[in-house]
This record gives sequence, C-alpha cells and structure tokens, in this order.
Amino acid sequence: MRHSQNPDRNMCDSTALPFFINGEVIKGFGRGSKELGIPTANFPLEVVNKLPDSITTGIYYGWAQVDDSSVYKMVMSVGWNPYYKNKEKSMETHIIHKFETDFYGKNLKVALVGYIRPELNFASMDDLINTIHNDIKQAEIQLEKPEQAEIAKNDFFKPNC
Ligand code: ADP
Ligand code: RBF
Ligand code: MG
Repeated sequence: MRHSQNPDRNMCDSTALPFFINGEVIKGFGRGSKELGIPTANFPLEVVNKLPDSITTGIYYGWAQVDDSSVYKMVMSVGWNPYYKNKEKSMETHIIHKFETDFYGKNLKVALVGYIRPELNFASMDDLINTIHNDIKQAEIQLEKPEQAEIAKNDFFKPNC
C-alpha cells in the first residue's frame, strides 16, 4: 500500500511524530564532531529532501538503529546549523551509544519521537557543546517514558521495513 502518488513514500513512512525515515550514512562536514565526543551520522540530501513540511528544522530526540543493531536513543539536528551557516539542509544523528567502529555506508533507521528546541546560533563552540549535552540529557529522560519507549518496538525497526 503506497501513499497517494508520491513514489518516494511507502507504508513505512509517516508525516507527523513519531516520524520514521531511513537512509545510508554518508561522510558529513568533517568538522571533527567525533573529536568533540559528539559524532553525528549524516544522511544524504535525497533523504533530507524527503522530509515533509510538518517536520520543521530543529533538534529532535528519538530512536536509531544501524543495519540490524539494537535500537538506541538518539538526538538529531535538522536544518542549516546556524553556528556554521551551512548552505545545505542536513539531518545529523548522534546515537547515544558507544560504537567500536564507524558505520559509513550502512543503513540508518531513525524514529523522530519528540521536538526539543529550534536550531540556535552560539557565541562559542563551548556553548554549542554544552547545549548539545543538555539535549542528550533531555532525550535520555523523555525516552524512558513508556509511551516513548514503546516506539523502539515499532515494526519499522523489524528487518523487512
Ligand atoms: P562526519 O563529518 O563524516 O559526519 P563525524 O565526526 O560527525 O563525521 O562522525 C560521524 C561518524 O562517526 C558516523 O558516520 C559514524 O560512522 C561514526 N559514529 C561512531 N559512533 C557514533 C555515534 N554514537 N553516533 C553517530 N555516529 C557515530
Ligand atoms: N548546530 C547549530 O548551529 N546550532 C544548534 O543549535 C545545533 N544543535 C545541535 C544539536 C544536536 C543534538 C546535534 C547532534 C547537533 C547540533 N548542531 C547544531 C550541529 C552541530 O553544529 C554539528 O553537529 C557540528 O558538527 C558539531 O561540531
Ligand atoms: Mg557528522
């Protein structure tokens, strides 16, 4: 069953929260987010362009899965990163889990569960990092709630979706 006329959408997609989307992990901006302890798995532009208008730019929390891994908590930034004044809209997912290796080229499934805040500009990198750490704390708290935890068990995270 496919949604009306849009060939890019199928029954695994949705338009409101929770919003489910997946795609390949590509090389990002190479700004050394990893060195700051906050690596972000980037999606290609064709995935970013699939976002419906209902998913506004900003910072979200939710669930993430790399190929057939466990489903982990995540925080995601959607937009133009005002601090860096990016020219292209991006979707960057920081998974709240320690991975032993990089996973470029793998399939990343994400469920955007809740909205935290709009994208902001910052006076310093320290302010940006501290704010992201606070986002991570918020995500950890929100995703413990039973109705949010339930979303990690959605069929979307099953192998055939
Ligand atoms: P890039 O600019 O290429 O996106 P980053 O410094 O943001 O580089 O690092 C992102 C990469 O780090 C991801 O594509 C993934 O392969 C790897 N990685 C390791 N651990 C994580 C994690 N917890 N969350 C997101 N990406 C991670
Ligand atoms: N970039 C911004 O310019 N403004 C933001 O408010 C912002 N918030 C973020 C929140 C989270 C949870 C994450 C993962 C990234 C955010 N970013 C933001 C993107 C950040 O600038 C980018 O990941 C850098 O590469 C970090 O060094
Ligand atoms: Mg990145």
